[in-house]
Amino acid sequence: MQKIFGNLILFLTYLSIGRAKEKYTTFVISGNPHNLAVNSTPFIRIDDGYYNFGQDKVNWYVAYENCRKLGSELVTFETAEEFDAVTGYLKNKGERSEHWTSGNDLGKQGTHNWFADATPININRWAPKQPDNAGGNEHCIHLGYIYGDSKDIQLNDRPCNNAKSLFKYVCEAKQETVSIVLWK
Ligand SMILES: [Ca+2]
Ligand SMILES: [Ca+2]
Repeated sequence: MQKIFGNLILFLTYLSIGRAKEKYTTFVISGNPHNLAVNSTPFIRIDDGYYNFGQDKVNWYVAYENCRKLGSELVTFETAEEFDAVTGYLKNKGERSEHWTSGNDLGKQGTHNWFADATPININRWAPKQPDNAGGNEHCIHLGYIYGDSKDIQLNDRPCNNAKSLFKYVCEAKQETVSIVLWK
C-alpha cells in the first residue's frame, strides 16, 4: 500500500512538472521597454542611460579602472541629447566639479574618440577653442565649467595623468536586461 501511495505521489509530481512546463515561457528582452521598476544601484537612471558619479578626484586611468570595478566604462556621449541630460543632472544638483569622460586622442593625436566604443566624438559640446592640446600634452577629455566665465558645462582636453588634472568621473553602465515570464 505504501509503495502504491509512493508511486502515486511520483506520478502526480511528474504530471504537475509536465503541466507547469507548458504554463509559462521565459523571454529575455534587451533594455527595459516596459519601464519595470529595477534596482539599478549604484547607477542612477537618467533618460535611457545608467550612470554612476565617482566622487574621488583621480587621473583618467584610475577613473577608468574605478568604472571597470563597477562593470562599467567611463561615459560615452553618443548624442548631444545624452550630454545635455547628464550635464543637466549635474547642474540641477549645483555640481560644479569637473568629471572625466571616456574621450581621448591617445591612439592618434588629434583624433578624438570615445574609448568605450571607439566612435568619434562628434557632439558639438566643446568649450570655445577646445580641444587645444595645450602644452602638447592634453589627450583625455573631461567635462565641466572650463573657463572662469563659462556659463555651461562643456568638453575640454586635459593631461590624462597629471597632478593638476585629478577629476571626479562619470561611469556609464550598459542597459540592464529584463527577463519576462509570460503565463499562457
Ligand atoms: Ca552613452
Ligand atoms: Ca584643453
